[in-house]
Amino acid sequence: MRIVIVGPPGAGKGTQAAVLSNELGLVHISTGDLFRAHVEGETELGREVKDYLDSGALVPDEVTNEMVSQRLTEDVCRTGFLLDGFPRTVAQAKALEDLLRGRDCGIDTVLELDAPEDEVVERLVARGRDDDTEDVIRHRQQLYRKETAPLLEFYADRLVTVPAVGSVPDVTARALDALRARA
Ligand code: B4P
Repeated sequence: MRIVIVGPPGAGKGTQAAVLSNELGLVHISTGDLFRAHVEGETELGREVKDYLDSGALVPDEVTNEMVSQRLTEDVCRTGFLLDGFPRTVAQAKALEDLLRGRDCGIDTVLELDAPEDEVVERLVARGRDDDTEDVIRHRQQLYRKETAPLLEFYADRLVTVPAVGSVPDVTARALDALRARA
């Protein structure tokens, strides 16, 4: 199974992706986690992307696409994966389609986690990561509406939407039901 998980910042993509990938035996690939690991390790890529992450801006598509391309080997394609936080723009989605075509695979299902803005802002403020200040969170939400929400249309033929409010296990149960119904 090859899955993309999409939703506004704070909808719980990282939280659910960790549990779902474990449950379904998929490789979990989070672009946010990969970028943060580079920043922490003070690599060249980390120095390049730090300001984007701190301000809540999107890292440029070429940089993000290249990092994902290195991670999505043919082996990972074969075993199945869950992409968390990628693609985040239609340009990234098109690059992903091209990349996967070259690896002889494709995305089966796009799982949308749907949660109201007030709820997700509250969660992120409570989490308190470096990029979780109120201004930066609002900026990330705006970018989601402008740059990422058009993906829902792009993936309309493979999209399943689950409400992402309620307890974490409740959301997981809903997501698993929805994914298994499509398998
Ligand atoms: P991400 O790491 O993807 O983070 P996120 O969207 O803010 O959070 P997510 O939705 O995963 O929420 P989480 O599970 O953590 O992106 C960070 C930055 O990286 C971006 O702003 C951007 O700069 C850059 N980036 C990443 N990918 C990129 C790309 N493709 N292109 C360009 N730039 C990119 O949950 C949030 C909180 O809610 C947690 O505290 C969690 O415990 C809590 N929570 C989760 N589910 C809950 C529930 N059901 N009830 C209550 N609380 C819940």
